[in-house]
Amino acid sequence: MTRPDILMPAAMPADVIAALDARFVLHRLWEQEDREAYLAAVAPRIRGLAASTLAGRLDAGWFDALPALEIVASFGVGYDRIDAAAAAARGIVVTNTPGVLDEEVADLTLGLLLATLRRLPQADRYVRDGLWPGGPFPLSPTLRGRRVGIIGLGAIGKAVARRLAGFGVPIAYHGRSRQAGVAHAYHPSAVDLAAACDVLIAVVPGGAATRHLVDAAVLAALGPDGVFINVARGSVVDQDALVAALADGTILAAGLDVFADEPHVPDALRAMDNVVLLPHVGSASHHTRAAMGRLVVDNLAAWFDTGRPLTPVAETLALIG
Ligand code: 8YV
Repeated sequence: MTRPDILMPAAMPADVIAALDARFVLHRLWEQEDREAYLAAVAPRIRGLAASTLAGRLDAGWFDALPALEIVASFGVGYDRIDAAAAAARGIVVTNTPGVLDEEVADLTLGLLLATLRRLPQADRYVRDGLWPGGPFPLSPTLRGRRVGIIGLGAIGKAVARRLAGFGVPIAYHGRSRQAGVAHAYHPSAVDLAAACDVLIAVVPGGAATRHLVDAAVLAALGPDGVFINVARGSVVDQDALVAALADGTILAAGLDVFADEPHVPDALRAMDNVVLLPHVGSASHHTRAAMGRLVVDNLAAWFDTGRPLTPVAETLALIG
């Protein structure tokens, strides 16, 4: 049996490459000197795409350039950079990696929340800079007595809420609709949730539906003691409004794992002392990235073996028989 041709536009972890090499004819686009010429030569044979976020936006342009494409296996749970509707319209299945990173991202979220409130990176710098002998590190804000609002109570949001329950803080949430069987208070808008909370955590999928969901009005409602944590997508918050709110005391502090134009972070944010900035590492442990990689490979294998990928995204579910 001929092995299906898979295109990898940008590098993925070595174990994913090795596993795909073993089963498929893998085309490493990022290694080619003349990518355009290479793509033109192999395009008619490509039946699958293995894509990390580094591949950039995957839309109709890509799909039309790959006439034999059957499946896009994406490395990550969020697939806002993939035009899944355009894929579905062409009969192309899209898969993502749900389930295997929820607990990891939730762990990171709590770590980022505590680091932001208790100013852990600033305290670490204090020790490194030799400032401790000159006097104790200034007292920090706290999680004690705070009410936490979660925007997006999906699998990761629920894993965050489970952890927060152990911290003894009241939890509320906002999402498209109230969820049956969830005891946390529901707020029909992000502004309402922000007004009722002192910490706002964004864990909602990116994309057009949630673009700038956290805007100047939401930040104003969060208030001068408010803390904003974003582990979702940079697009979920109006980044200019956030910078302004942090600069003029509209909110107290922010912990950010995601940005509007990654890997670029505005100088204004980098210069601030009331923010903790992470380079999009929510799922970035050896353990979890390996699990995500296995799911990418397993999705491609399942598609070509059985026509039933393991974790197709909602937009392309109807394509699976
Ligand atoms: C990225 C993520 O996919 O899963 C997601 O939605 O944001 C991350 O896990 C990661 O940057 C892999 O490229």
